[in-house]
Amino acid sequence: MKKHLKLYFVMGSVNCLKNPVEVLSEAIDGGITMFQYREKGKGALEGEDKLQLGKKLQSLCNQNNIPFIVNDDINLALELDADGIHIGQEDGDVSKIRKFIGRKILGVSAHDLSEATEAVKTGANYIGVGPMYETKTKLDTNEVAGPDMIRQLRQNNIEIPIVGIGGINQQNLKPVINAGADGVALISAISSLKQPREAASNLIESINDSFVNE
Ligand code: TZP
Ligand code: MG
Repeated sequence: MKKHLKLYFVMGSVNCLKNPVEVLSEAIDGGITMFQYREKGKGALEGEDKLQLGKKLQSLCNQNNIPFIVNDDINLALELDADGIHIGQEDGDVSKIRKFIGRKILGVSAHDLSEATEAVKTGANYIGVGPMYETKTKLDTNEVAGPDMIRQLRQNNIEIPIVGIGGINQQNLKPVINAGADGVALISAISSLKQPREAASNLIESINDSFVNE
């Protein structure tokens, strides 16, 4: 799990500057290690359109051995037979979802020690902790937790794979890794750039450097 979390690219059509299929294809070429289809927000695709885009993105991931995770939508994850699902605190009973999806990867968003402890107990495979920094991409976020939250979780014996999320870019990712994260999850630092391939490739290089120079 940990190695897949290194550079976890999250996006949906509304986050992309150009065609999402092209964006994902370039991001894969650049070196992302996992992908989450998060079709959300104003103007997001629904129903059949959401399904069809999901199929295209999944097929790209499958061809390149990149785990394909679906945000929130359990029915879609099951219909596509995705590799996993990522859910927030407001998305239902984690234990029930675990039973529902069997052995698929289950990611849970956690904002503090009690949510992290609960996620571990209920069978999450990894937790997403954030927001690390200010973000314009998600409007209903909790207060900025910062890399220190990850450090606190590690100090309190939370050993589950952790990915930091929220406002992360090439300039500010090192403190997230140094705090004890296994990787970074991000949207705009890849999806809203003209050159997603270069963005991803610069990001993975900085992440690898951060692990070496911890
Ligand atoms: N969850 C917490 S912050 C966030 C999500 C989905 C948005 C991350 O987007 P960006 O563009 O990487 O700040
Ligand atoms: Mg959610």
